[in-house]
Amino acid sequence: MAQEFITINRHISIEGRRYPQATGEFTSLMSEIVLTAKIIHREVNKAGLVDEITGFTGDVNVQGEEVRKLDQYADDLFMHILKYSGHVCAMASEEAEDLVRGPTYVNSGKYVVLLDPLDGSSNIDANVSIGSIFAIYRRVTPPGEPGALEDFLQPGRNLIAAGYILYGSSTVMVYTSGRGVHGFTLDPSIGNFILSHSNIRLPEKCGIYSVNESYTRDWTEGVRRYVERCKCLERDDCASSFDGKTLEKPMSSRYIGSMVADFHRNLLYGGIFLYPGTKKKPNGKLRLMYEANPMAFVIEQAGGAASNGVMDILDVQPEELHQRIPLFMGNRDEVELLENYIKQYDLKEELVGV
Ligand code: P6P
Repeated sequence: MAQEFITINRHISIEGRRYPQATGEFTSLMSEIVLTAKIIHREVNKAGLVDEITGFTGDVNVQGEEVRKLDQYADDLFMHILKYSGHVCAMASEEAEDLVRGPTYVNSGKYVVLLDPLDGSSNIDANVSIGSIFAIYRRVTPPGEPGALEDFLQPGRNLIAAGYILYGSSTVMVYTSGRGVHGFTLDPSIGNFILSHSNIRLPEKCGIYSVNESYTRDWTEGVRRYVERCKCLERDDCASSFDGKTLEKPMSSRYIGSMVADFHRNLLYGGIFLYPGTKKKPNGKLRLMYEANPMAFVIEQAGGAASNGVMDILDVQPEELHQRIPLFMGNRDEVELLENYIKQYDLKEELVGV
């Protein structure tokens, strides 16, 4: 039988038909994100060949990071396409300090979108995989008014869809709208994302831990002891305190320094990703609204968990658009074990990042 070419647009449309009240606006909004992904794919895949899109713009973003031309290009493209989609009353991005609104006619837009337009972009010149991350809420302010900050500062539990595009050896788009996690691989010869990973489930076994171990000396004791356990280096007093949850052999250490790539590998193979807070930076580096929340929605829908060390990421009530948060995500039993280590060894100290 000929391959069943289920495009992402058709998949989203079929999912949408499950909701009688669906108007097709969400499907249309997602198709705009798919279009943006295809264009960024094109630019990323020629980055090494065309000078004007690699390198730095000379600007510094709200994060205090030097902005790369491809970062800016991706941000501008998402903003332009979504602004004129008619479905989005406002957007927020890692690259923009404040909300971004479109022409007044889009005040009727039902949704707000948060973006990390090109995460891991410092890896572009080394041809390491990078990714775009998106998160979609229904607005909470009345239609017709301009989108407002309160439309964004909703717990991740309220997300209606989230996902990422990974620009790697192939370009893959992964999304969830609350009914499982589905992956689509771009076939450049036909210009479509084709269903390649239906209903992704995190494997039972957690065989990988992903963390930047150069920060080990700045971690709290609980995080340090958990990572030692991943390497079968735990001290006797550790293992016994957690029902002997010791490992037969060490997990593999895999860390690319590009979160979307690390996340996608762990999602498919089974693993835990850690970006802890430290005593100097208790909230760590990663952002709640457009990095932690969307990835937490995906990993929970795939059967895993995402925590800040004390509670589920998706239950955190956001206070600021660009707030950082410690992030631990992967196999549920590993995340819960890590929370136990933090409870056992860190909560006697000042709470780290929570
Ligand atoms: P570090 C990339 O800059 C990023 O935002 C994530 O994609 C990645 O997981 C993390 O930072 C890497 O940070 O401190 O390990 O270099």
